[in-house]
Amino acid sequence: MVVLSRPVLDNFSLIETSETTANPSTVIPEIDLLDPHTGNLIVKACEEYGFFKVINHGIPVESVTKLEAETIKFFELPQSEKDKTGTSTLNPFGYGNKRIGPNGDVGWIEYLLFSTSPQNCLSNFPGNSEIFWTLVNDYVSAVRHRLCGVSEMIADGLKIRPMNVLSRLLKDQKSDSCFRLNHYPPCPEHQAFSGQSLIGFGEHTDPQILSALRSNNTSGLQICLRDGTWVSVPADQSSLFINVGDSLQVMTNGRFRSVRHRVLAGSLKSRVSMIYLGGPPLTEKIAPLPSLMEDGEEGLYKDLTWCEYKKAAYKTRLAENRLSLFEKS
Ligand code: GA4
Repeated sequence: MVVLSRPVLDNFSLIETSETTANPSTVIPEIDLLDPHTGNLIVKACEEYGFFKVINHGIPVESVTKLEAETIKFFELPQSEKDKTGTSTLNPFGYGNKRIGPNGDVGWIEYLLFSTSPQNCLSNFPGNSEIFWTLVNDYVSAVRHRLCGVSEMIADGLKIRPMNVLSRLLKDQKSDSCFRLNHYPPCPEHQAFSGQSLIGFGEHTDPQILSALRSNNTSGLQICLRDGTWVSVPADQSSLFINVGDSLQVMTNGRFRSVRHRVLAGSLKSRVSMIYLGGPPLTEKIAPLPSLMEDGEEGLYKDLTWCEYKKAAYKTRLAENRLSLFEKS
């Protein structure tokens, strides 16, 4: 008898997904950025899902396709070349392969993580760095601009002033934002042997204010609904997907939902995504926006600065509920 051995996918989480996956017809809210009166719809989406899809975002297709092509070129470099910009326990920025964060999380992924602060720039960037840098910077500027626009629509929808109450944090020269390019390689071995799902990026919430994701046409992203079921987000390379992060949940005193999300890998096609994670300056206090608080309303979380929250986040495992560490008892 021939016994086929199972391919080694050591250390990779395989999960049963069928029981927890919601009806695929669950509708992801869609926002048309050409419609100037969408503030209320965005607010509703942030309250209910912490997540929405943006169409007509206006980021030039050329900027996206060129960056995607250069990203693919980077991930095609020999492993030894990519490892030269590797992350370390002390420095999360650079190239990472299978390890996510400093606390033992793994996924079927390789990535490049950039800080948008000049002092954290990658110094030994391989490949055709000049071109790559320009494309990254152009894309980051464009996506930051859209996210600022969305933040102003949120302020409008919440009827709070000034309109730039959130966008000023993302625009600030000292804004502590980051950008990641993720590559989820195909995994044919997994396809052949398993009825389960292979985790590309494990479930988590983003610590920042708002994140904007764009991917190629390979699916994999899932979001968790309020009732705990997971919904697959159909891939759409021409749209942006925006999610609320922990900081915005705090700033809205729990009104907005920092959405738990994950990426399932193991498909026959590569998934390539680019995510801009908009954070405030390190010294900024993360606290409920005063104009949102009703008379006598108590803050749900202890006082914290973004620097303190980020430090605490880096001590946690990916799936942990980080905000619960700061809940007032
Ligand atoms: C999740 C959101 C962003 O991708 C990220 C991630 C960061 C990392 O990959 O280094 C973290 C994760 C993220 C939250 C908890 C800590 C930090 C890995 C991890 C286990 C870049 C971020 O800012 O927080």
